[in-house]
Order: sequence, then structure tokens, then C-alpha cells
Amino acid sequence: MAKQTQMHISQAQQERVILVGVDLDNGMQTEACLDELEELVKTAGAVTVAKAVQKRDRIHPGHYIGKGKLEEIKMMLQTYDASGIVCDDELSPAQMKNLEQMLQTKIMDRTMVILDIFASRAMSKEGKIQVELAQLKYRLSRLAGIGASMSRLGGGIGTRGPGETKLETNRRYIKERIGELNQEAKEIQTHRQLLRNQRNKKGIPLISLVGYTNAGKSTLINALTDAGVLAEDKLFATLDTTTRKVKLPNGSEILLTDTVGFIQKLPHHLIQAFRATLEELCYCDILLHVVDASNENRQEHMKTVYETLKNLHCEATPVITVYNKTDKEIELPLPIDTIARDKVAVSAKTKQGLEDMLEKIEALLKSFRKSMNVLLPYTEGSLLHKIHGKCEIVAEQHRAEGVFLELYADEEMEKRLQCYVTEQ
Ligand SMILES: Nc1nc2c(ncn2[C@@H]2O[C@H](COP(=O)(O)OP(=O)(O)OP(=O)(O)O)[C@@H](O)[C@H]2O)c(=O)[nH]1
Ligand SMILES: [Mg+2]
Repeated sequence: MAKQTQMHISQAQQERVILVGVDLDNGMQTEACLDELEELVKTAGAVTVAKAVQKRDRIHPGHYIGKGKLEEIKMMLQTYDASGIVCDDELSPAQMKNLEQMLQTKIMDRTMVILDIFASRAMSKEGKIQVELAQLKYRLSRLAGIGASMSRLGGGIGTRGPGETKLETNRRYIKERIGELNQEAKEIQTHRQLLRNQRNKKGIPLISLVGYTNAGKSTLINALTDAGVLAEDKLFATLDTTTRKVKLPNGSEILLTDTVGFIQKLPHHLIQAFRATLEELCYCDILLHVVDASNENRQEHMKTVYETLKNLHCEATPVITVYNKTDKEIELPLPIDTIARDKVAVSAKTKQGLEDMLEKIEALLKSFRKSMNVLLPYTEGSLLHKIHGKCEIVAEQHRAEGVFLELYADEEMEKRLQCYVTEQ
């Protein structure tokens, strides 16, 4: 340990961690939670050497788990030559400090690991700002407790900022940096708002892919377009959003957006920092909720996604659930989903069911529009042009008084055409 006081530990020297979970007997099985945490830890570049679970009624407010279990973990740290522990829930600053004092090792939590992965994945300027903000806010409240642990280890999980940067440890600098980043984030938000207004004006329906991380969202957008988004068997492969045009079977177009995946216990600092990006979901016409139907925890994953959408105040946006990976062995029946307006089974990999999915999108979009009959005077040439661009036309006849149209209009066009409504 003493050697590690130096600033640099070799990159090859992987952190060896023990995962610690509390079995509260609710939600996802603790075993599945720790398997997921192991996957996260691996993605963050560390190796899991052991796991410890304690069954409790509630998380210990002072030191996460009970004293007896802590003694056990102290022994395990030696037995497995571990360099730290990772707790499966976000630790309070006090819990972190107490655990550090009791165990004399590096204390990490699920949040720290997720933030670390996000930091290594962030590519866009906005993504980097958002991740660093989340990291610094998380860090600021814990400086007193984790200072010793972090400076002792000098590197590893919890110390890496976006890109090649090393996270700041000085309180005053952190505060200044948070101020700077907030300002930059605000400017990007203003730009985003502008883009959104432009898109709204064009009137192309906006559809976003949402879902648990690794569900297959990026694979799906790639299967439908030439987006070329990185799709990997890794948690949080995607952080930056990608938007592409997709043609529906009836020839009309939609804008499809791929975004960051959700996970249970998603750190609230991260949600806060990504709020601007995630709130875009509320402006969508439809959310395509991609579910890995082959995953045994699919039901819990779906619950997490719906809860996260609720936290983001997006529960009013209509959802189509897309049960993906049906080329694999799937347990039937598929989970009941009372929230979704429609459901479809697909394989983004083999492209099976994708036509069906597009038809369902088309049908749902159509249900948002109003069927109208209008008689447009020949003097309204430019309006006629707009109708052709924005409405779905079922019938068109040239009559003596003007052009008769049977069509489906969105809210804006419905208002504009109100005065030309006719019977037949
Ligand atoms: N067998 C099978 N594998 C799939 C299918 N769709 C996606 N996958 C695999 O699932 C893994 C995750 O796919 P991604 O498209 O990266 O998942 P994602 O939802 O974008 O994940 P994040 O970006 O991490 O949120 C990859 O290894 C894909 O090849 C499918 O229909 N069938
Ligand atoms: Mg992805």
C-alpha cells in the first residue's frame, strides 16, 4: 500500500475490488444487481475478486452494512489482496468516511463507477461538460471523507475526468470549475432550443429510442439507417445522441434519435447533468422503448425505464414497446406492458419485424392526426403546396369551386384548414 502514495500507479496494475451489496428483498435480485455491478466495474477497467452480500431490512445509515459483515470484509480484503471495495448503492459522504476509517482501503460506490464509465465514453463537447459536472458535484460533497483515500491511491476509478483529464481535488478549484461548466452547459442548451424550434417548424415527427443499456437501441438505428453508431456488448456504449431520417412504409419521414441507455440506480447527479439532453425525450411524438427480451431481468429493466421516464416528466409521451433480440431464445409470454400504446417483437440483428415496427409507428402517428374534408379555393395555391408537404392525402378532386381534399392533418394544419372544412 505504501508504494501507492506516489502519484502514478501503473496502468497495467488493475484495481482489484470486492463488490458489496445489501439484499433488501425488493426490486431486482441482489445477485443480478451484483452481476451488473461486476460488468460495470469491468467496463471501468477494474477486476472483481470477490462479492459479499448482507441481508438487511434497510441500509445501515452509518456504514452501509453491519459491523459483523465489515469484519468479514476486512479479512476478505487480505485474502483476495484487494485494493478496494465497491458498494452497490450510492454512499452518503458519512458512510464513505466511516467505511474508509474502518476498512482502511479505497471505498467506491456504484455511482462512482458509472460516472467513471461515462467520463471515458463522453465524446461530444456537451457530453464531456455534463459528465464532468456530475463528477465534480458528486466529489464536492465527499471531499472531506474521500480525500485521504483518493490521494493515497492517486488513480483508478473515481479519479478520471472526461478525456485525459484528472479530476480536480481542490475544493476552491472544483467550485470555480462547476461555475464555468454550468455556464458552458447553458450556452449549449440555448443552441439546442434553437435547433428544436427549427425542427418543430419542419413538422417531421420526432421519435426517440429509449431503453435499458445494452437493449439494442444503437443496433436498431443502424439497422434502419446508415447511422453507423457504435453498438457493443458493453454497458453504456452510447452517450451522445444521433439523429437520422427514416422513411415509413407510406413514404413519409420521421426523425429517429438514439440516446444514452438507462440503468437501475442511475446516479441522480448524472440525471441532473444530462437533464437537458434527456428532456428532449418529452418533446418527442413517440418513444420506442427497446427491451432486450432475451434478458432474464427484462421485467425489472422495463420498470427502471418507466421510472426514469417518470422522473424526467416524460410519462405523457406515447410509447411503443419493441421487444428486441427475438432471434435468441425468448421466454414466453412476453411481459405485460400496460403503459405502451402498442407492442412489437423484432430482431435488430436479423431485421426481422422491423417493417411491422415501422407500420405500427405509422399507425400511431396517424391516430394523432385528424381526418378532414376540405374545399380549397384555387386562389390558395401556397396553402395547397403546404398541404402536400405536411398532410397525408387520401383523395384529391379538382372541382369548379376549388380543390376538394380528403386528408389527415396534424394539430397546426387542422387549425389552418378549419375555415375550408366541407361535407363532401
Ligand atoms: N442476438 C441479438 N443481439 C443483438 C440484437 N440487437 C442488439 N444486439 C446486441 O446487443 C449488444 C448491445 O447492443 P447496442 O445496440 O449497443 O445496445 P444499446 O441499447 O445501444 O446499448 P447502450 O448504448 O449501452 O445503451 C450488442 O452486442 C449487439 O450486437 C438482436 O436483435 N439480436
Ligand atoms: Mg447504444
